[in-house]
Amino acid sequence: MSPIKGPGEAQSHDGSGLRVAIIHARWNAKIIDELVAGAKRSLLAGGVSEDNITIETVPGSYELPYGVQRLYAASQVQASSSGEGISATDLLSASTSDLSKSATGTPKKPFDAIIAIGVLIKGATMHFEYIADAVSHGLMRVQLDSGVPVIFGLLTVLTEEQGLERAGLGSNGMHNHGEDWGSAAVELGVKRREWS
Ligand code: DLZ
Repeated sequence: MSPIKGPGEAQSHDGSGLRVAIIHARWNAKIIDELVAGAKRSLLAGGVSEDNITIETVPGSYELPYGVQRLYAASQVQASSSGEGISATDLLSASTSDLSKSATGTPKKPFDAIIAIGVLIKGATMHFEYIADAVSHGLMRVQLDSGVPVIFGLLTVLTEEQGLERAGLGSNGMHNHGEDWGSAAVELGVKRREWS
């Protein structure tokens, strides 16, 4: 019987041509580090090569929407300066190896998907509510405005224990949610090309 929770039956997608960024907040590092590791593991399992995974950080979750927006814009600028004569549509579907590389070997292709990871833990004030709301709306806005899939890796938990559980570090046997985000990035990165 299918489980009620989760994205349903596992789908298999070939992420071998994808370039993916993970951007994460540095607050609540123990939980964050495990989520980032889980996301990266599942990107690699989905066929994304290590060279095509970029990891960036911002101080806290509130900075994630801005970070995603700038990271994506910078990757587009890189791509257009290295992909002279390539149309936007071709650029989207080109594999990294189709495009030239910088002197340092950096791939010059815009990101196919970006995973934004943060952990907000509720405190005594309204801070949590304001940041959770702003970040959720901000990430949705960036993905719709830019057209790049942004995977929502923001945990909004009431206690540190709830966060540890969702990073696979708890005692109740919950899996690492970062792994789900990595798979979602591969699926959306591939589907974005199909839907272009
Ligand atoms: C200030 C703050 C607080 C209280 N809690 C968290 C948190 O639980 N998780 C998180 O990612 N960031 C937190 N921050 C930092 C804000 O997100 C932000 O970095 C600062 O307000 C500076 O803009």
